[in-house]
Amino acid sequence: MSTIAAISTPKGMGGIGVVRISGEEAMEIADRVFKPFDGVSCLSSMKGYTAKYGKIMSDQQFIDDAVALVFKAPHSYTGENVVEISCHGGLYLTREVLRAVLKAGASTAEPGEFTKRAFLNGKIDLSQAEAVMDLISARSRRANILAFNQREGVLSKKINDVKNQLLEISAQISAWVDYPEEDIPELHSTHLKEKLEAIIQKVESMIKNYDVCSALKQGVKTSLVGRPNVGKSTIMNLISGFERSIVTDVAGTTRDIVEETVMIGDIPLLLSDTAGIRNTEDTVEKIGVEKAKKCLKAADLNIVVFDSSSKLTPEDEDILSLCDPKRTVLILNKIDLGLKLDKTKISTYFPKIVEMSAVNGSGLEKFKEVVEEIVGVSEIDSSQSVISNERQLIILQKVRDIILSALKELERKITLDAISILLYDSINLLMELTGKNVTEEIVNRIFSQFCVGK
Ligand SMILES: Nc1nc2c(ncn2[C@@H]2O[C@H](COP(=O)(O)OP(=O)(O)OP(=O)(O)O)[C@@H](O)[C@H]2O)c(=O)[nH]1
Ligand SMILES: [Mg+2]
Repeated sequence: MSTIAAISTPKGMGGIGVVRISGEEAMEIADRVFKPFDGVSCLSSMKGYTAKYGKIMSDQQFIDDAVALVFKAPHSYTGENVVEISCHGGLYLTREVLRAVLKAGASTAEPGEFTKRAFLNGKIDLSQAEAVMDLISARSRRANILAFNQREGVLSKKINDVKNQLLEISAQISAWVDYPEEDIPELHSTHLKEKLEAIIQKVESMIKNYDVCSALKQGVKTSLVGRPNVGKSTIMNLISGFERSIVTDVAGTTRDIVEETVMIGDIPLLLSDTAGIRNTEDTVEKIGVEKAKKCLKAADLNIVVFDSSSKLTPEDEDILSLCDPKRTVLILNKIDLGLKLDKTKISTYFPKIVEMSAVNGSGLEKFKEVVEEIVGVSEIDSSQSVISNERQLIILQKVRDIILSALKELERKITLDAISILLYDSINLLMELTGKNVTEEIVNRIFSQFCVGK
C-alpha cells in the first residue's frame, strides 16, 4: 500500500496544525522534508513514540519549524509506520507542509483513509471505525460517551456474543442432523426455542436504543407552535440564549419560520419558531400560518405554547387537535401574570405540561426534564452498546426477522436443516456488522463519509 498524507487538523487558523503521514515509507518520506535541529539524527532511526524538534524544508526553502512524532508499525493508529508533523496552525503553512510531504513521495489520503487502514490492518473492526466518525461529530457529553464505548468495542463484543451463541446452536443442530445415530443428546425444541428467544431479546435491545441515539447525534426536529402573542419567540430566545426571533406585543409578529439549533442538556433540538396559528385574511400571515402547521406535522417533538394568564381558547384546542400527546410538551407561559387557564381540561390527554415565565426564565429546568423524558435519554444506559447508523440498524433488523422465522419453522416442526440454514444467514449478517464479511464496496462507502485526515 502506498504511503499517504493529509492535514489532520480542521481547516482554519489554530495554534498548531498536524500533517499525518502513514505507510511503509512514512519515516523515509518525512526525512526528506524534516531536518532535526540536533543535526545528527533522522526519523528513520528513531524509536516509536518519540519526537524530534526540527525544521521543514522544501526545495532548500525553509517553511516552518515543527515537531515530528514517530509511531512504528504496528503500534500506531493505522497499524502502519506513522509520522505526525505538528507545525504552526494556519491554512497556508499546513498546506505548504503537506505539499512538501507530497512532493517527497507521499500520495494524498482519501477521506477516512487512515481509519480505513486501521480497519484493514485489524486495529479496529467496522463498527468501531464507524464510532470514530460519531466521536468526531459528538455534540454532547452523552453522545460522546456512547461513541467512545462503541469505539472501545462494547458493541462488537455484544455482536460477537450473539454470533457465538448462534454458532453453538447451529453446531448442535448440524451434529444432531448429520450423526443421528451417535450419542448426541437429543435437541429439545423447547430448549432451542428458549435460546433463540433470548437471542432475539438481545438483538432487540440493541435496536431499541437506535432512535434515542440518532436523536442525540442528529438532533430532534422540534416545532414551537401556538396562537399569536403567547410568547413563542420569547421562549425561542430564552432557550437559544440570544435574540434570535423578533418579539413585540403585536399579535402576528413572527411570519416566517425562524430556525436555531439549541442544546437542552445533552439533546440538540433543531428548533423552529413559527407564526402564531389563527384564522387571518392577511396574505403574508396566512402563508406563515400554513408553514407553521406543516412544521408541526413534520416535527418529532412539538412544543405548544399557551398564555396561561387567559382562559383556553377554541384556537388553542384546534392546535392541540393536530398534536400527538406522546411527542408534545405544553408550555403554560406567562405564569408570572397568574394562572387563569384550567389545566384539568388538557392534562388528561397531554400529561407533559410545564409552567413557565419566558420573561424571568422560570420553568426552564422542568422543561429540560420533560424533553429528556419524551426523547427517552433518561432510559438509555450510557455504558450500553448502541448502534449508531442506518447500516447497522438494517442489518440487526434483518437478523431479528430471520431468527423470528427460524422460531416459526421450529413451531411448525419443519426440519432442523432449514433452521440451520436460517441461522447461518444471520451469522453472516452479524459478520457484516463488524466487517468480517463485508464487500469492498461497502467498506469504501462507509469510509468515504469520513473527513479527509481522519
Ligand atoms: N409577562 C410576560 N410576558 C411575556 C412572557 N413571554 C412573552 N411575553 C410578552 O408577550 C408578548 C408577545 O411575545 P412574543 O414572544 O412575540 O409572542 P409570539 O408567540 O412569538 O407571538 P407571534 O410571533 O405574534 O405569534 C411580548 O410583549 C412579550 O414580552 C412571559 O412569560 N410573561
Ligand atoms: Mg413570534
